[in-house]
Amino acid sequence: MHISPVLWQFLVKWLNASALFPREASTIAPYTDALYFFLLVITVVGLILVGALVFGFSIRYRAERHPVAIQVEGSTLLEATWTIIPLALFLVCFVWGALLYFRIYTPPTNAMNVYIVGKQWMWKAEHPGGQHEINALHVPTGRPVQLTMISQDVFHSFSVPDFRVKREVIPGRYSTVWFEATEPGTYHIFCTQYCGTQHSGMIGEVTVLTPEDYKKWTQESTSGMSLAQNGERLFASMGCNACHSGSAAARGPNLAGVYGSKLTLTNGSQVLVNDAYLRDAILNPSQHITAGFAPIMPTYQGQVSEDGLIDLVEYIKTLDTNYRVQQTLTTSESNQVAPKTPGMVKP
Ligand code: HEC
Ligand SMILES: [Cu+2]
Repeated sequence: MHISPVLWQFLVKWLNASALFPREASTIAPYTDALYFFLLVITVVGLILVGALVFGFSIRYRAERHPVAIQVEGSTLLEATWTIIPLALFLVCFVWGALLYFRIYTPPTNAMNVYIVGKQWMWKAEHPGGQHEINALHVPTGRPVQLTMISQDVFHSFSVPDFRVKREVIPGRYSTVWFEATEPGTYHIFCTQYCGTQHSGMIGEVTVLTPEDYKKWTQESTSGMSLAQNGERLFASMGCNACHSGSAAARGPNLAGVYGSKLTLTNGSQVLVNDAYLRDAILNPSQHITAGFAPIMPTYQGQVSEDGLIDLVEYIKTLDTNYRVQQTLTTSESNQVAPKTPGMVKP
């Protein structure tokens, strides 16, 4: 369902130019707008219809012409009409909305991942290649980007109106959102969940670059260490490798290839190992014991920051062979030059 009649384009252009409406700068934006305008149109038509009837009838049946009220018996045809037409309209809204919902919630498999950590009152972005940004996010055009987000304190909400993107950022749990930017430029980031005194200052900017410029940016802004490399160091310094050495005699399971796999727990249930599961396995190991192992892993609650957890998660992800190949490519690529650019923070 691609909507591009001339009139539609004109309307959107005019709305954007008039600053009444955000730009359409992601692949999903025209689709959400189409539904939005559809709802707007049927609502306005309904309003005019009902308004006109109220107005017309109050003149036609005014008291001086009809001093005595007359009881009107029902009309099946009329009632069926005003039941079936709205029902059909609502069903269209429902099916259309549900299709769009699934599209918005399901990231394409080739999406690149960026981590976002929200805290009072700023946004941190962490790229797998080791680029760290504050209140800024660089992404390329033409490539779906998935954000894996978490809050370090209270509820926040990450919103980029020009992309029609908005998702809660919650303490203690990863939430995700994805978009594919279509036009190079800069776009506002807002926090759309009231989160304290300086909530209104919790803003930032997405910079969308062409793929070539983005490549240049990743090379120029790397901190020298990818997230996975930081994670590898943490993994050693926190003593994880004492149990997860990968050898058969180790007390903990081999973590290579665990990401994306299905684990069977001691209670018989099966879980899919994704980012959220890895994070939880480190913080609450006693909640889900992998079958065949003793519940000896200590909890790391309070001992590692969200950034540290992201590094560990990213490291464990790279232990999957296929993923590692892909990662090493991007890391070695981004390790070549390392001058600091403004807005960069040390990890
Ligand atoms: C004392 C030994 C020990 C230490 C230290 C330890 N683990 Fe574990 N870990 C285990 C055992 C045993 C299991 C399997 C039972 C369970 O699920 O708790 C496990 C399970 C896991 C799992 C779930 C995946 C799976 O295959 O079961 C992850 C992820 C994990 N550990 C990561 C870590 C990280 C990261 C650290 C360091 C911050 C760490 N572990 C430190 C023993 C340990
Ligand atoms: Cu906030």
